[in-house]
Amino acid sequence: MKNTETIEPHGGSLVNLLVDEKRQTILKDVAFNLSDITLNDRQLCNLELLATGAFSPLKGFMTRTDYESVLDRMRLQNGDLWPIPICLDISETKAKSLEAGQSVALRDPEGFLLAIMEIEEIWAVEVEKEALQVFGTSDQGHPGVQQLYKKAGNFYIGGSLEILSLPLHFDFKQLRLTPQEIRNIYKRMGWKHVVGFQTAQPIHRPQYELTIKAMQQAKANLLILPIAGMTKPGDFDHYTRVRCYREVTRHYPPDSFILNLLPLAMHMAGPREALLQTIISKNYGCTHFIIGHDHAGPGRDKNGKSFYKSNDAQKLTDEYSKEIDIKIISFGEMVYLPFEDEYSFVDQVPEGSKTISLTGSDIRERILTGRQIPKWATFPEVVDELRKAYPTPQKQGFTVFLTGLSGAGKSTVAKVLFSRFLEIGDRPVTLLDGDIVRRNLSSNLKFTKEDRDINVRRIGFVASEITKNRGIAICAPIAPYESTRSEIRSTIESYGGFIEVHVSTPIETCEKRDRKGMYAKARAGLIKGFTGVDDPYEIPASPEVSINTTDITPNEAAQEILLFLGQKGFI
Ligand code: PPS
Repeated sequence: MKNTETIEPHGGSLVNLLVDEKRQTILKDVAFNLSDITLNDRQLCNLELLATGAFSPLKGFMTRTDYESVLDRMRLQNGDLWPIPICLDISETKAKSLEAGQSVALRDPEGFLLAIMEIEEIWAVEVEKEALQVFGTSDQGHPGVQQLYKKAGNFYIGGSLEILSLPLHFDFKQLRLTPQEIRNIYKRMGWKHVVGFQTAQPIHRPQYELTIKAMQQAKANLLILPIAGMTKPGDFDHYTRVRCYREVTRHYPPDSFILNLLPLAMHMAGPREALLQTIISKNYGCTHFIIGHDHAGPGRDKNGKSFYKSNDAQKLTDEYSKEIDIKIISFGEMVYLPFEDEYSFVDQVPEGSKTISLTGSDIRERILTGRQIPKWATFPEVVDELRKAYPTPQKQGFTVFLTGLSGAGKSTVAKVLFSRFLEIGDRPVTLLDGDIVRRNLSSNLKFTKEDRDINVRRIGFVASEITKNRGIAICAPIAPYESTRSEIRSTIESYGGFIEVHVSTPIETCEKRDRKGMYAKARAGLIKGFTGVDDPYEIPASPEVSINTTDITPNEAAQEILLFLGQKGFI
């Protein structure tokens, strides 16, 4: 049997793109001769939501006409409401190797066959138009816009799907039910009204109070759908959040809620994202959906201005709620009244009452810096879980990344630091000096831009693993390119500290030192592409520490770095 389109509706029909076993066997044979596309995390999320019908009425990755139509009028070509393009992005090289009418095998990064897609169209992404229509801005400070400009492939392919298997998950299997399975539970439990709550943040006291109020207002049970796909950079990971949700759910009345993970790759598109979430909730059988202030927004731009107005999402979802057939429960900001010991909406606070509040970001900041969090702001069990997973700088791992010209003094300073950290003795320490890495990890690499980038990324990968496991990594490559350094920074910063040290000793000093005689050889033309001589070094834009070793000893240089680490609480 091929795709089933509708299975037992309960508040709207559901698409199901998963094929039965017989068809799976046929498709496995077909895939043998097909070109492959390896899906990244974002694409795997989209595939999963398409497969299970959470993205109903979509039946595959969008074609160009649907894409254009969604951008221009938030509707598929056939008029169905849909706010955000769900297309499959590929590189230009891949696009050139494919043509419409052909089928491709979609695989996970391990090569496991997930789906066969029949390509209907291939087209170049209209990056600027998509950014402006979906996000309302082309400012790359917006993470969704940055994803579109910098990370996604610049071609789309659209077409129908036959899905053999959902992407594999090994975590929280009991919390990964499909929309149909969730709807079946409502039926079994006799739940008539269900209010959906989607969140990428832990549930603190205000969110708890808000869900309770929503349940009371709608006389409904609660479906908590924590977003376990891709969220905003810097958000708490879903493993930690699920442990927190499990603690919080003990406070809800028994049998009044379901906790189920939503593998959604967020775009942080504010109003349009809120509309997408409303459609998803409807597909999970919800009769009501909670929209908070600044729902699904990425926060503020570099000038401190919010990307979206706080009630934009509420306005848009309200406008379409009838058509989706779901009731929107929109809530403003909640504040705590210390004398009354209760929460209230900010616009309902009795005159003269004192109020206090801590936002989710405030709590996150306090967790990361080890400051106290009062009981009225969140549940102590949640604080415990967050503190376990996100220790203070003193217990986090970190990477000291020394970059600079050959002969600038990176290795010597790195060696001093290595000894000092061993002396302190509270974390395992690894020295990833340029030479050591070149010998052990990158012996086959030369000094072309590509090879240097591979070399530096390898160092970054090892350092990120060390940092993740709460050790100290000291790296000392030339690392001449800013974009590669900042790529490494963003990976490592999600696990712990990243301290970029620009060893800024000028080339004249480095050349005068010329301990290895390399500059002399480079000047004589015996070595080509030598950094600083006939190859570029991009000066770090904003390093944490900058040290010129011309007139200071390696010990003094190391001391500056240790001072910085002390100030930031790492040591
Ligand atoms: S990079 O650019 O980060 O991959 O370089 P790195 O791995 O740190 O290697 C730098 C050391 O290799 C020697 N060497 C060269 N450096 C720069 N350019 C060219 N073409 C080159 N060829 C060899 C050089 O001595 C560097 O050693 P250090 O310890 O930095 O002086």
